[in-house]
Amino acid sequence: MVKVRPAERQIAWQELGFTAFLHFGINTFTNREWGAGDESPSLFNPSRLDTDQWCAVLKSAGIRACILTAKHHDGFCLFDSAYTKHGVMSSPCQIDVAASLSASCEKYGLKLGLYLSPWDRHEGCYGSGKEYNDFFCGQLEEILTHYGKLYSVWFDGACGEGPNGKKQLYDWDRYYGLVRRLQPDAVISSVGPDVRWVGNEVGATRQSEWSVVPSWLQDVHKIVEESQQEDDTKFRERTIQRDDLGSRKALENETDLVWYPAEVDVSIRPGWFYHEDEDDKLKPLETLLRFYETAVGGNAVLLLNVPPDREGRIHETDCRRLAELGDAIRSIFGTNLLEDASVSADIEDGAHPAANILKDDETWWRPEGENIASEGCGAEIEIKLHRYTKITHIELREQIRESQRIEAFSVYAETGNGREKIYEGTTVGFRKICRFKPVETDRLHITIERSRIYPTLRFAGAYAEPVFTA
Ligand code: FUL
Repeated sequence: MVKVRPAERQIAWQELGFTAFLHFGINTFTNREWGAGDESPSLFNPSRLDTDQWCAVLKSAGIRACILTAKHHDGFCLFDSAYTKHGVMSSPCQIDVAASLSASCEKYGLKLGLYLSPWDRHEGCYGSGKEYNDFFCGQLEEILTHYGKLYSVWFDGACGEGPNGKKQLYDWDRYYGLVRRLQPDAVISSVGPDVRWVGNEVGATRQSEWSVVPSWLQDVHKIVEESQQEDDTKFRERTIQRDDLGSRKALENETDLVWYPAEVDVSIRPGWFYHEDEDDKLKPLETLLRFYETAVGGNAVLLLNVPPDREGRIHETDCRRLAELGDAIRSIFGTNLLEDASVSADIEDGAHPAANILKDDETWWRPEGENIASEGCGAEIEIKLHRYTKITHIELREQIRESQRIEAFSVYAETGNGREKIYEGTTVGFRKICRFKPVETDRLHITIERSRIYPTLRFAGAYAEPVFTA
């Protein structure tokens, strides 16, 4: 299990932590979630399109990358495509939105990803087999070569009928090959081999989110089977998902394992696209903050959808909510209370001392020796703070270059009442955020009860949510 390690592109993606989805297109103007493909491009008419504003707003929330729906199922292209007239260049807008966003991302220091729906309800050759796959690869090549470096190419699993009533057999291997050739550093997400769809659209992350899972989870037919195939709001509310993908029990009879980390895609509003009647239905700040803690802090990446409105701007209610979210995240995680702490471990390895976990860099801790019991070594790390400090969150990170190993851990705090267990967890992975009732302490103990061979820790931090400290 620990032989399975991430690729560089997966590490770079995971480090982004908090990312955004931008669902924008003809549906924004027809008030739909799934367009039929027969909409007139003349409907696409954002009066004040401003991709700089999108980026500024995303940045205010601490978001580091965004993915634009360059083409949704209706086939309308937000980019200048030589393969179809069904797109922005035939609309009154006449702006290549992908190009505009790419320039804004560059200006604001955000990474860009693009979503290209293989299902195309407009294109006449959809359902023809090779002809449509050539057409799709032509468009894919355009988005892969005209908009700078992409961090993610997002493929959706929907496969319905095209304008002539036929369904298409997608040539996934060919699509993936093209992405690898033209954007080798980009991850291929959702229906793709690099990033796993978490399995729901309600923002839920599993309690134990494993990045080492059976390779059949990458099977495109399986992914497509489990993804949305009907325009049905109920799908977005579904919470059902396989619960255990990577425990020892789940992997017991598996022979082929892969590194396949989770992405949590969820919308700030009920729909993926902008609808005026949802202006008062934004998710509360508290909910978004918990998404952040459980996804970014649950060994996943959060992909929060923020749909631009009919003016071509992010609506002011969404702007306010995102600014509040950014403030909340910064007020909790902006100050690491362990910065001047000291640390020691009961079983030290000279090459990877416990002191490494106080530095937010590539160095890491591991206990002495490689064979310290395959059931984990019960290793204990002690962190001494200089004074009694109120804390509400602890963040732990494994060195995922060494795979994902921790299966069970606890955090104890020395308080006025002696040693108290303040958190019990399972997986850690890239980043685990532990939230608990506020405690006042000057000494923490992290015990790792079970791990796959020896555990590693790359970082530990402690934080306080201001509302508790006031
Ligand atoms: C789904 C699509 O059908 C939705 O419209 C949306 O784009 C979502 C992210 O993926 O499968």
